[in-house]
Amino acid sequence: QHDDDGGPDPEKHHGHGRGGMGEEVKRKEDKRFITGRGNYVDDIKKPGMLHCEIVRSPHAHARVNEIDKSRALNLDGVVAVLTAEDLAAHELATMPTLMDDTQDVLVNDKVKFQSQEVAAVIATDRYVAKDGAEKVEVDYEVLDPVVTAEEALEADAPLIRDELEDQEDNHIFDWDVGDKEATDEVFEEADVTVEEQMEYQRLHPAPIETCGCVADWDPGKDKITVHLTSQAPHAHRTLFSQVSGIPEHKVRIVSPDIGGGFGNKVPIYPGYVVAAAASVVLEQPVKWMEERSENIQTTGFARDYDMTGELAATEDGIIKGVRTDVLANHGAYNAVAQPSKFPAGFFNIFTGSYDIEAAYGSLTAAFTNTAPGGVAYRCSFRVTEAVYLIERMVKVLAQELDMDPAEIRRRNFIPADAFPYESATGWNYDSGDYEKALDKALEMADYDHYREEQKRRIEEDADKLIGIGISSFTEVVGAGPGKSCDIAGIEMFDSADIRVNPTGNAVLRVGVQTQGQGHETTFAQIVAEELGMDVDNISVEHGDTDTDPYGLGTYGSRSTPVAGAATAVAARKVREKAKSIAANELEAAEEDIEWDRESGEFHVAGAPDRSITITEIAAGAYMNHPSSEEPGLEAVNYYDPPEMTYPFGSYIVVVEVDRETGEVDFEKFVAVDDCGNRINPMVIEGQIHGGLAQGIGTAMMEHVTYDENGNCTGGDFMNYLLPTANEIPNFETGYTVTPSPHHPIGAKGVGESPTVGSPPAIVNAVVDAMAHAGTTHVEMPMTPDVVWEALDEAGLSL
Ligand code: MCN
Ligand code: CUM
Repeated sequence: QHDDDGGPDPEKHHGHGRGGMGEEVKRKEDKRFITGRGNYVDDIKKPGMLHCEIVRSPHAHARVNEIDKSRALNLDGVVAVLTAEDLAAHELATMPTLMDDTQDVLVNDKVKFQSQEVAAVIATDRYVAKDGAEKVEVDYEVLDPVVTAEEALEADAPLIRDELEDQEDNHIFDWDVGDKEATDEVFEEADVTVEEQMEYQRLHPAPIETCGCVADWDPGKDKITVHLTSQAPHAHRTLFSQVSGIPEHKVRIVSPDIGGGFGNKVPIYPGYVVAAAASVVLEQPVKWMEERSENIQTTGFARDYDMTGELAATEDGIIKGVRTDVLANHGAYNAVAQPSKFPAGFFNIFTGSYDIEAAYGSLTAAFTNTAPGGVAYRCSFRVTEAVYLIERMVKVLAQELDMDPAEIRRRNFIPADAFPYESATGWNYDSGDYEKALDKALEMADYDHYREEQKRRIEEDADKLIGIGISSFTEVVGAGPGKSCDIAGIEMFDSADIRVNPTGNAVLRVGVQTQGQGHETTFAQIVAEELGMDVDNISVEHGDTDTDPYGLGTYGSRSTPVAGAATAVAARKVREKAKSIAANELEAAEEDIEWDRESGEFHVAGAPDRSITITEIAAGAYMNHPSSEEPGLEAVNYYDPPEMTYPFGSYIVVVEVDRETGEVDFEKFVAVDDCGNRINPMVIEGQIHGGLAQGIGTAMMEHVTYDENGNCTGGDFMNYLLPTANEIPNFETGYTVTPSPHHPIGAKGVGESPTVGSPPAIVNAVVDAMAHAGTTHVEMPMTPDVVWEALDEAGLSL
């Protein structure tokens, strides 16, 4: 799968002027977005289209005794009211989750979380549907709810999943990793041990566009077309076919423009199934589109991990062991979107960027009367939680040993010459140079200056304290390989199909699906790089299962590592065939044809003036093809990655903490990222900016909260606070380049790095401001009241 000429040169970030690797090509998709010509699911309108509104439970835990549809059905414009019973007649009462659990499409018997789907009203317009939903009368028998994982595991806790035969309590699974004995031993013998308890609160991806679909059954073709807010159209088609019984070739999933996904659009939701079922039964198109509060309260949340971290170290700060124990709240169904064989996602990368001898982690997951989910929101399948744990713990240890947090990291980093590196929990890191990234960040952050300033403020008993936080994170992105990663049994590979037209331009089709990441530009750049074509002559198509090659979709920052690799390999296949056509056109032997990456041209060895461009070759492929080859110029690649890629970075945050109000101001925010070879530095910078903003949201504001009755009290934008331009400081970004040795173009993913890496840097900074008074931890979200309490506890409040 590797290139003949070694791929693009990592030292060349300027490209070759055709919009290939390393060039800051402006995003092609932005023309339509900034001129209001985007085409989102809710923009799709079909003749005779009906609208679906879902009736949701006001209670978190309740038995449904009776549903009375009559008043709703009497309403002018209401076409149908569906309940679990109606769906059962079509064997659609339940659907599988991505983790092999079974979820009610509409509540069969018992409501298990607030706002769960109880019935659906189909009407001629959305307003009537909404009025109709209010007229559906449901008789509930309210039961005691269980809201936290801790309560759920108490002996006398009400049983949530009583419909499951073998389920006697709310316990879902136990999982562990690493060598317990060896780790315990290291802890017993250690000079120093530290322990900290920390919560990674429940978050929501909250994309601007909520989830929805337009399902359109064609009785003439026995085929259903579903325009869907999907990050994984092919996988969704397979699951859709399995759930509905409609053969897969009679299901077409189209992901049009997607207004942000952030992981929220990986799972399958009941609304999709209801709309599709209604379309089949009524033989009319049916649209379902969530409101904001429905999105936040019911679709895939993120995090909700209660973690204990422990480190064992020598007196001079060499970390010998790490131990962690987690209590995970999975909500009412185990519906985590992650590779099936990883019950706790990639949380077991909690050794982070450090060369640690012994590691052991254990985790217990529980059902609660809250919405299902657990992996979404730029998370790399729980790497977010792992990075938070280890980066917080390193800070805790540095404080215990009175060491500089930069110095303690330096002492423990996996050395640059130790790659490929196998971690104590079994991960194979491809490449890294952690010290280089940290050094660069320290320099950019003017670290020593701020340490001085911090000291000065303490000595002067100033009203505002300075805190400096560091996070030197390692990410793992690009799932597969297929043998270890799958979604509902489907191996996690990805694909690319390149077709060069007679006039010299090309169409690239991929199995991944952009939600704003800029694939229409960056994937064209890969082809431009590998074929010597101009980026403007390549269009990228995706999101239509009728025409695109099968792929597993965009999440876990896997597009570049997997589909990006497929694109490069497919382009190189085209290049191979192009050589044969070039030989024919130039009347030379094929072995004598060379391709020059710099000029993008093919020429006869030793005779650079006997050359030909890809445009001329394209014409040759259709108008004068060599007898040894088929006509046309096209190639496909299905890429099963040999390994994942391990992007990394160092973030440094300087905050000013107001002792009077608990307010936190960002003085400096430095992010140095390494994602291997860079395709489009401008797109990367945009990804970093967006992800850092989400990291600030995570650390400072965002939280899906519930009261003791299971009412979601953080389920709208009045209560689920997102950062705006006001809260976002100026980011200073930098980069290093450590190519992935196994990726055809040396690239690693980057989309999730900033959200994964930044929260611990921010918390470390706030803790650092109070560390002199003994504070070791402050819980997220660090709203002013939380910070003020911490200041007060440390005796620092004014
Ligand atoms: N890129 C690059 N060079 C690299 C690596 C990446 O130029 N070495 C570019 C890619 O070509 C792509 C972008 O950066 O255009 C992100 O690439 P990658 O890291 O491969 O991640 P994905 O494309 O797979 O995107 C997924 C990732 C995830 S999982 C979430 S969640 C997230 C994120 O991206 N959701 C987003 N960023 C988002 N950005 C927007 N605008 N909207 C979302 O919903
Ligand atoms: Cu986990 S959020 Mo992204 O992987 O789609």
